[in-house]
Amino acid sequence: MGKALDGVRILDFTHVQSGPTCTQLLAWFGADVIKVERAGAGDITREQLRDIPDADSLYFTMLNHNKRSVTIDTKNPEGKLVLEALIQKCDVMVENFAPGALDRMGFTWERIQELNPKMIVASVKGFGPGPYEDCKVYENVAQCVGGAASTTGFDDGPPVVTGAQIGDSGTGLHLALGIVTALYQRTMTGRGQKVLAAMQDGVLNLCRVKLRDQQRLQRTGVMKEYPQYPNGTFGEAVPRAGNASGGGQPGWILKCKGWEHDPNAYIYFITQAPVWVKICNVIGKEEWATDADYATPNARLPRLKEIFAEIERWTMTKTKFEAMEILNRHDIPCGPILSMKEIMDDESLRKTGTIVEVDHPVRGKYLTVGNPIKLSDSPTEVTRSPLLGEHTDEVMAELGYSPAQIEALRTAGAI
Ligand code: CAO
Repeated sequence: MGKALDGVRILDFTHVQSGPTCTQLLAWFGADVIKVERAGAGDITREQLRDIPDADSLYFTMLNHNKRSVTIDTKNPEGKLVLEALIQKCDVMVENFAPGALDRMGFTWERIQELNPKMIVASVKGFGPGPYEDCKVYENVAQCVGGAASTTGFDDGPPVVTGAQIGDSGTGLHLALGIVTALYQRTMTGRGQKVLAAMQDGVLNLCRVKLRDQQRLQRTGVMKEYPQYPNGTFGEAVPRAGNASGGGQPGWILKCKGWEHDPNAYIYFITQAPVWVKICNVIGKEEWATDADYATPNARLPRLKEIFAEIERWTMTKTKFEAMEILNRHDIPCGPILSMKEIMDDESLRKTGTIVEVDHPVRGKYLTVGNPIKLSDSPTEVTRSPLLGEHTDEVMAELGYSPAQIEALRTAGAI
């Protein structure tokens, strides 16, 4: 079976996490992704957070599946010519260097357009145009400037960053959408274009509901689904909401059996209005179904702390999986807090290809997260990440270089 992006060639000039996430997705959809790395060194993540001496790290291998690797010194005059040949051959260039690095290398948008007017140039940057456009940005910086950190955590503690890599992988996802959209538009215009995904913008897009709440707060001075209501205080900005749901159906994280020794013996419980009567029955508070203080969503809002404390008295008598099973029997939305160990061992995630075992010639077998987006006509097969420069000769030959020319470029340090 063919793949959705068969025939699309990507010049992958990305490093670390945000850019590689994007190009890995495109590779999973069938694009030929040629990762250009610095000769001799490669993507810095190859050696970061290593768990096996001299083997590419999991950081690198888990972000660079299904790609080919070529090493080119793009500051060497002859190396530049090789990159130019690649630009002429590819459909998309993806990069996430610090602002200005590509220009300093001599590959301005204008120069790339001269070489290939159909080229789509896709970039991740920390910020969009404005006062911070020249700044370097990493994941947690993006979480802080995109509104995630100020709205995450508890009211009486400092801002908190989340483990989900919404700045890096989140922006990589945004960029991938921009690229396939630009490829689609190119089928009509015949032209390439620039695609920019700024990490601040990507995080803010994922924090959309918090900008919603900022405006609600300014209008009404209070948000009744927040834990600060009714006894706490609201300031000028959206406060940290702990584990409140962020939507119209109140929720909270509750202890389950074993919480004293297991840090993940908890469940997320949503008091969804349509199943309120069932909730009352399950936890043994049948009277709440008809009591005017509890029977309607509005009546419950000032009493959420008390309600969740009562529900927790019930969840603490069950393991998180027992609670999940019982609650789902009654259509009550909930979610056990799964540890990474539990997720890693989950058979159903293996069956769907969301968790995949991959074999690597140096590090051996390891687990990775497969393609989370499933296309019925373009199934994903996850193949291992390339060794540094593994495909240099192969790609050079495809560009028309003879073995003697390749050898000469190698001797000159260009590749
Ligand atoms: N041959 C020769 N030189 C190369 C090369 C190659 N193949 N590939 C890269 N380089 C050079 C670049 O040209 C740049 O040189 P100059 O500084 O002289 O212009 C240099 O390597 C380093 O690039 P960099 O500035 O991007 O790298 P850094 O480690 O200093 O910064 C980062 C890393 C991530 C902070 C920065 O790239 C950045 O802000 N990127 C945009 C935002 C982003 O993607 N952040 C997410 C990072 S985590 O996913």
